[in-house]
Amino acid sequence: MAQRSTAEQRGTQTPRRSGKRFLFWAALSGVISGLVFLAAAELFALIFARAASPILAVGGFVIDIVPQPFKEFAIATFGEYDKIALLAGLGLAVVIASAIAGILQLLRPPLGVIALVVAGALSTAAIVTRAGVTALAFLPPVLGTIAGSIIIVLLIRRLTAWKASAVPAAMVDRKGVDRKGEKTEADATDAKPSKALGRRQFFLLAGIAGVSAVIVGIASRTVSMTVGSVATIREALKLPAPKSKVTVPKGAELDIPGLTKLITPNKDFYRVDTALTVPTIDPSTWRLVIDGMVDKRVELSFQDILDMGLDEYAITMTCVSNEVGGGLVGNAMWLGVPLRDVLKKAGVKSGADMVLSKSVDGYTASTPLSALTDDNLDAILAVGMNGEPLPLEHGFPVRMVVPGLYGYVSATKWLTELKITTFEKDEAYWTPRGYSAEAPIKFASRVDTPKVGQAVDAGRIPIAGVAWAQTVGIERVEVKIDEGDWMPATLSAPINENTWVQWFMEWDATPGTHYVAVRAINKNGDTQIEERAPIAPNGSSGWQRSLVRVN
Ligand SMILES: Nc1nc2c(c(=O)[nH]1)N[C@H]1C(S)=C(S)[C@@H](COP(=O)(O)O)O[C@H]1N2
Ligand SMILES: [Mo]
Repeated sequence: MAQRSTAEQRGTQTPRRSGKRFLFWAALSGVISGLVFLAAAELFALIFARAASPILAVGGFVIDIVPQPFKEFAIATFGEYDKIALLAGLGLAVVIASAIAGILQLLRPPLGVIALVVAGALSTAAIVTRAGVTALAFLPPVLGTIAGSIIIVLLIRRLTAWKASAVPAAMVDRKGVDRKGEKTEADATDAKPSKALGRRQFFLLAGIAGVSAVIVGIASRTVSMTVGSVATIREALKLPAPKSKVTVPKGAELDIPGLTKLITPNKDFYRVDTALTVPTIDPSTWRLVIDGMVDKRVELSFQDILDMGLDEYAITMTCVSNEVGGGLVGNAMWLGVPLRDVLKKAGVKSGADMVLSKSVDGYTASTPLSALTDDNLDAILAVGMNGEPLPLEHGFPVRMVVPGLYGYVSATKWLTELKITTFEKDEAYWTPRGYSAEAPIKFASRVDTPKVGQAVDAGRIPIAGVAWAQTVGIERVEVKIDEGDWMPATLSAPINENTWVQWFMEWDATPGTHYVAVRAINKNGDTQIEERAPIAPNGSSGWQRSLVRVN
């Protein structure tokens, strides 16, 4: 019994299994061709146009088109790793698609090549429509497509030859006759190819193509990211000393374990942007264009900005995506120049009410003109952050910082253009994506210690945190334990009304679980909004109320 079924398996299953085996090698051929495509594109991108990497351009395109709820889901699920997750997802898509292309090329040539050319055309479109690309940016994806197409044709041709030689000679002959005497691929290569030779030729090419694609791809990407690197230029850059420095009053910083630092170190400063890779801009070639509704179009160099003389500004930045109690808020000492002085160089025409700031990577923000021209508001072009040039991921070499407005409508990083315009005529990146065109920061307070979800020991402990009401200032912070009365907390000495203040209250914590709630009152006498609001369309609201376990 057992022997007969083995014989049956041999007789019927071997041809089918070998057919499946060739499908697998065809899929692998497709994947190798995909890798050759990407690697060649990376290599030519290094030579012709750094910004023309297909995988990054397509990634950037995906970031721009995915619906907002999906973006929020991605950030909630992957957090800081959202971009790595996107790249991993794209990589998987490339592997699957190119495997299918390989199988198509084996079964229905030239469908595999056509699939590759379509993918190449799509990535070329994604690249040339990116902001800030050069005229030669189409070359890397086009040359990559050609390289990938050649490899897929060669690999599948060899695979076909191997397959033909693996099939009984009688079948090949009959097929040849059926096709009106036309010769099969196998016949063309070798009248009687040996199975081993066909296989060896296939694996030789597959191995060489696969290994060189991986080496060339990784090497090109690494060189692109490091050689002549803007990071090195930034390291060597020394900003001139500021004309004026911020005076930090005594008692501005409380010494309480677990409380947020008054000045957020650069490495801890939150980062939010749509840039898949951090733009790298050489300050010596950087230009800021001021155009639109202006008396004259002005172009400023980095040196022009420095020559205006730098001042130091303490400003707390806040992201519209900051949830109640969240960490998307930071306070830094910025070095920069007033935006009103920059705009004066171009002369703003009457009728304008908005400045559309643009980044090299195509990001835009819409800021009310009045927020930038008001003499009493310190809206700046920043070049320095906490005593050093702006970190690359925080907008090097020049960004905007505007007190009182959420980052997405004001804090454009990697700035290249200020277009003076109107809210009616222009809209910014986030406006068609479910966020308000104008968005002042909702003032708020946050508990830093005791930490949410972390038990504390009974006894006298501080409850402490920060509160911000940029441009207005914090008057009072109040804390409520369980169903008790609101009690005033002690505030640190504020640096100015554009920065957050620290606050604390001593608490006799008794064993059990307690609710700790906090709210702020600003210098206009308004109380922080109690009603909860989601981050879209213009920022969260609500009092933070956290459950604290006391042992
Ligand atoms: N070029 C560019 N600038 C940008 C953004 C962006 O996506 N691209 N995001 C904005 C948002 S939403 C915020 S909150 C701040 C964050 O600045 P940071 O990353 O330096 O903290 O930058 C703003 N500037
Ligand atoms: Mo933001």
